Amino acid sequence: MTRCLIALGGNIGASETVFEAAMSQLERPGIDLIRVAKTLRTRPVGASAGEEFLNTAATLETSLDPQELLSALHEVENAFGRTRTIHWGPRTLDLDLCLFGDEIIDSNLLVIPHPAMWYRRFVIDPALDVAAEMQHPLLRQSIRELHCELHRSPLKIAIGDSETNPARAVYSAVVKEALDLDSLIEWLLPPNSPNTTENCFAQIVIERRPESTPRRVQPKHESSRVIRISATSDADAMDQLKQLTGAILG
Ligand code: PH2
Ligand code: MG
Ligand code: MG
Repeated sequence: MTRCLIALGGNIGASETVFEAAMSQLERPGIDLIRVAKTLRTRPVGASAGEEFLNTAATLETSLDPQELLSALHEVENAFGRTRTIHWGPRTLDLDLCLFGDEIIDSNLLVIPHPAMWYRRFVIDPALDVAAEMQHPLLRQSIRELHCELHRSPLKIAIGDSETNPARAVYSAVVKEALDLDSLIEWLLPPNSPNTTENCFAQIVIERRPESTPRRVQPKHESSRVIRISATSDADAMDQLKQLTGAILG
């Protein structure tokens, strides 16, 4: 049996009732529910996300393989009326597979650990309630440690690294102007960031992408605490940065 962590979210309908019903529907041969966290009210992250969210987390034990478990999660999402229309739009039930034991998977269908789990308060806060000692196999930190890092104040976040970020000069100026007033985050901007990124909460790398190239839907694993933004313009980069800080600060 493999111990797993899943994150639940929803902002349409009676989410708390939906969560309960979804978890009992998920229990089946090969899936034993272990614990469900207290439900938290969270600020919507993303411009088109809609109303306030409810989020929770659950641990389960499974004899299924990761792909089979993912199919079961999709089946339950669909049973509660989830239709995948607006990317990141309002939803009745979102079930994200965050941890599958200590497995590291990077396929087109499934990326585990969930690449964004460590910097999203709406995932880590409820997860602390049920999975404090579970380990993130890439960051090699427990949920308790990830929670502690996420709640540090101010949070040190570096933008850009020495070579891989072609537009960093532009973004330094843009970001400084738009986000410098935010005292909850201490932004480390080039040129000082390359030497000082070690103690940072995160290192954000902004890449330019032509309008014609679609955004990758399934993000891939990055090296430790790197968050990659792929933007078509300065304005797009700023929107994505604001969304990111929304997820980090909760
Ligand atoms: N999920 C999203 C987008 N934004 N915001 C909150 N607060 N909670 C979520 O679960 C959430 C979100 C996409 O999955
Ligand atoms: Mg999802
Ligand atoms: Mg999600």
